[in-house]
Formats: sequence, structure tokens, C-alpha cells
Amino acid sequence: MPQVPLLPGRGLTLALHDTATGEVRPTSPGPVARMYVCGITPYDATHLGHAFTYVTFDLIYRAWRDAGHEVHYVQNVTDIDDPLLERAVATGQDWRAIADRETALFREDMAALNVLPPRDYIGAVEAIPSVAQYVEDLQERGAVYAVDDDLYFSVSADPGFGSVSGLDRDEMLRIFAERGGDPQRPGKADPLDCLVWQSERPDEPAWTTSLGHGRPGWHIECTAIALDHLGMGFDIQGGGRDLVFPHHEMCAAEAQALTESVPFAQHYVHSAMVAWQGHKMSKSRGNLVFVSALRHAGADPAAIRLALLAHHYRNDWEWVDEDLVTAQQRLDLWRSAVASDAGPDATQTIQWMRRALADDLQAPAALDAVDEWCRGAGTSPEGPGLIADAVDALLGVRL
Ligand code: 5CA
Ligand code: ZN
Repeated sequence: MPQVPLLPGRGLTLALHDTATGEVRPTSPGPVARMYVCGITPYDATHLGHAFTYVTFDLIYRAWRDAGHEVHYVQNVTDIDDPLLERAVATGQDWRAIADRETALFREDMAALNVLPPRDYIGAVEAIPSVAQYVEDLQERGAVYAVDDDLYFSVSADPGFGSVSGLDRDEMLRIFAERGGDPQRPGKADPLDCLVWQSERPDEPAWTTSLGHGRPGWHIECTAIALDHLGMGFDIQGGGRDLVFPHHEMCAAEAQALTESVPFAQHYVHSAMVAWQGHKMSKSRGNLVFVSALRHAGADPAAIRLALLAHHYRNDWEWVDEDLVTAQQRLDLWRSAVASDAGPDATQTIQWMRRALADDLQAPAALDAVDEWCRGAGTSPEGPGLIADAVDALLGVRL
């Protein structure tokens, strides 16, 4: 955990857009704010889309911290899933070796981008005993049934099903099929019901639990890890917007059916999609710009981070190489300004930065406030040091 400077005064109450209500609402954490952010599926390197998502949630971490909260941040790593096994077959490597290597590279990229690490970083594999227990509990409540030897969760077991995404049934069915669901499988009670336990397939890894020999479905992994480490009603469930449905809807439905309480999370926060060459950056399409490739080509990670922060987290955008040049110029300007013996007073600028970030993470406005300070003239001997601290503490950019 890197040292984060403490700023004079106190951050404001953070308001964020909540997918479930469609509104920007204040977050209201207790002394310990609880956040779960879905982690990577480690079959390839971290691209700028992933980085944009994790930098977004890092701003939330920093804003809460600045407002006086401790932050309990939990993230999973989907270290067993179909894409990993497919990559292992395609490349002749062991799936575990791929997962270990790509997880290590992800953590290295996040550290380079100055993303504060989660307190609990939990793998799907290590969560299997806990997943099996939750599936048994759901079975006892009549919320799970078998199709052949596989187990499915009944979405009808959660009266609130649909409240995260707000989608109508036709949209749900369409998106479910696109994003890993199996609406067509014969024998399901409702086409939207999701797999929670898959029995062993030939040549695939399997674990022995009370449910039999097999492996967990995807959604129940995050339900189990979030409940184990944060409990029901935590402050934020987060990820990229492609996780709204089915993933976050199913995670919430499973937890709500299990505990017979609502909500799973107080806020559902989703970052926009980063594109490259005209399409959303995705491992399946292969149109990727890797953080590690930019780093190895000599890019300053602080400039990469600034390039990401120049976009509001809810606007889709497309990466162009020029972004990095512009961000490097800005970084140079900021570094030379804070290296001066004196500068403008920092109080007002820090207030603007806090106000911008507390208002649904308006990072671009916070960057403008720092630009403005750099353009000014002044005689405050504390100014440059305070601005450097604020840029570090609130934006995660080390000058
Ligand atoms: N392991 C699951 C979550 S449990 C997973 O979705 N992994 S992932 O590697 O595919 O994505 C990791 C995170 O990056 C997710 O929050 C996802 O929404 C986000 N993400 C993926 N592609 C992009 C993109 N092009 N732009 C922004 N965020 C993205
Ligand atoms: Zn997840």
C-alpha cells in the first residue's frame, strides 16, 4: 500500500451515479466504506479498458479516504473460467500458469498506475468451498434445481430480480445470450436462470465439494466473495458497464434470495467502455492496447493515468495515441509548476478538485483546476507542495 498524503481540511460527501436508480445520489458509508469491484479474468494482459475501470474505482477510494473514511476494498480474480481453459488449449500452456502470470502482470500494471490495492484479493478457486456452501443454502431455500448434473439458480427466487439493470425481459434474453448465458438450454425452468455449479467436463479441471465434482458458475463467485468479506448491503458494487447484465443483476439476485434481504449493494457503479479502432477494446476481439506494452515502450505510467483521467468515467471514448502525448505535456507542465519555490495559494484549487470529484467523479474538471493553478502566479511558499500532495492524494498522480 503506497503512502497517500493527508490534505488539510476534509473531502466532501461523494455522490455517484447508481445504475439501479439511474440517479446521482450521495454515498453514505459508515466509518468503514465497503466496496467490491469485479476483477479480471487473467487469460491475457491488462488493457486500457481494464485500466480505465480500475482507475475509476481508485478515485472513489481516494475520495472516501479524503472524506475521513477507512475503505474496505475487495476484488476477485476469476482464475478459473472458460476463456482461461480455451486459451490454455490454444497455446498448450497450463491454465494455472496463465492465470498466475497474468494476475502478476495485472498487479504490476496497477502498482505502476498507482492504483491502491484491495484489502482482500480473492481468487475464484480459493472461494470454491464457500461457493459450495452458498449453493447448498440456496438449494435448501428451493432456489436451485438440476439440469442433468449441473445446478441452476432460479431468478424467480429473488422478488427484486431486474432491479439492478432495469431491463425488460426481451433485452435481458438478448444480452444474456451475448454475455455467456445459455437461454436456449433445454430443461431450464426460466431461460434466464443462471448456472451456479457445472459438473465435471472431460479434460477440464474439477473440484470435489458437497455439490459433486465440478466447478462454480461465474456470478456466484462474486456473490460469495462479496458476502464473505463485506456482508449484505455494502456500499458499492462496481465494474465496467458490460457487467450490469447479467453479471451484477445475477450476483444481487443470488445474494438477495440467500439472505431474504435487500439490497445486495447500496450503489451499483459502472464505468464506460474504452474503444480502439472503432470497437470496444475486448480480449475476444483482440483490439487491445496493453498497459504493459505502453510501459515497456517507455511511457510514463503517470502520463497513462492522466490520459485516462481526462475522460469522465461514464462517457464511452476511443483511445488514440495522441492522448498519451497530450497527457505527457500536461504532466511536464504540472511537474515544472510544483518544482517552483512559490506559487498561487492552493486552498481554492484543492476545494475545486474536491468539489469536482465529489460530484460523480468529474476528473476532467479536477484536471482543469490543476491546469488553472499552474497557469497562475503567486507567492505562496506552501502552494506547490500542497498541489503536489492534492494531485497525489486525490488523483493518484505522483509529481
Ligand atoms: N472477471 C470478470 C468480472 S468478475 C471480468 O469481467 N473480467 S474482465 O477481465 O473481462 O474485465 C475486468 C474489468 O474490466 C470488468 O470490470 C470489465 O467491465 C472491465 N472492462 C473490460 N473491457 C473494458 C473496456 N473496453 N472498457 C472499460 N472497462 C472494461
Ligand atoms: Zn464479478
